[in-house]
Amino acid sequence: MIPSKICDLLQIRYPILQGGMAWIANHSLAAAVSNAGGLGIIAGANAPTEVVREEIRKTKERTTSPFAVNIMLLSENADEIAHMVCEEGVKVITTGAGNPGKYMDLWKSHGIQVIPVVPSVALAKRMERYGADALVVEGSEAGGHIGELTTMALIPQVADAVSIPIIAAGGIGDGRGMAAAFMLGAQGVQLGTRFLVAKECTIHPNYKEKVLRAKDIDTVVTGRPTGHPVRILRNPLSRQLIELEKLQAPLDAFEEVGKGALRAAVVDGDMERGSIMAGQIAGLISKEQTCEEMIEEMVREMEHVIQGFSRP
Ligand code: TUI
Repeated sequence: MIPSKICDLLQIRYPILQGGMAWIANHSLAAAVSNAGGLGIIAGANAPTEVVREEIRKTKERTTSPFAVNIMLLSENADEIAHMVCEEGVKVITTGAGNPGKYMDLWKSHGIQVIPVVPSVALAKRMERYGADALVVEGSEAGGHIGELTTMALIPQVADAVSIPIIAAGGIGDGRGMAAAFMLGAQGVQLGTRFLVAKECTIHPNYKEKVLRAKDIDTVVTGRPTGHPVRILRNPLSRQLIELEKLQAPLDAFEEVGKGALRAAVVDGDMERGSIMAGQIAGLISKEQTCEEMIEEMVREMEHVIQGFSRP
């Protein structure tokens, strides 16, 4: 295993984080990833605060290894969740879809390690100044809400701009992607799309099937006019959203179509009206495995490709 500052910082075996995917990343998935030596992450997302509290408690029942909670800053109850995690003794927080600056003092005073997700050098630098312990640096290959820059361009630029360790996300699905991220200056990786098809991931089987069948060109970015671009798999919903964009429809129209759409895909398995968030690497994801199998395979692949570059 190559040494990683992320393993030292988080006290985990492998520098592999599981993305805090809204409606998806629950105690079942997070505990499985943590038990396999990675860092499992529970999604706060738009869930009621008490539901997230319960997910934290269930995770603690299933694993004694470190895990994190992701706080989606666009959510209405982000503030409540930000305080609840302190009461529950959560040790690591990741944030997404915004600037967590106003919570940094609170979390640091509770001894929490904070790892904001950033899509740009400017935000990365600001987060380092605010006292972030590490960063998830996410390229636009990722599923869900994304920034503008690709992982390939973003990681080395952030690596040069900050001194804290960085975790690459977006477009990583196997050991080759992991090795590439390390070459670009990351000390860890975060994966979402691959974990969608983990045996311990409890999303609707239709969602998993759609990811397993996806080809390289099957994702599309929707919702740009709203200021919150979201990468999803092509389906009738994505076509409707693109149509709204062409018509320069008012923002309410996007909201109307998008409301409840992620839940519809994840819980009901509605592949027509549901929002099937997934990254560009979906085309590479071809088999359902346990989290442990995924992580062990990725680490083996990474070691194999890295050894291939050393002199005999
Ligand atoms: O957050 C994500 N991915 C997500 S959140 C989500 S739920 C959602 N659904 C519909 C619309 C919006 C959200 C689904 N997927 N990834 C991390 C991430 N953070 N990507 C981009 C950002 C980001 C963007 C702007 C982080 C900070 C930021 O700062 C802006 C500012 O305020 O400076």
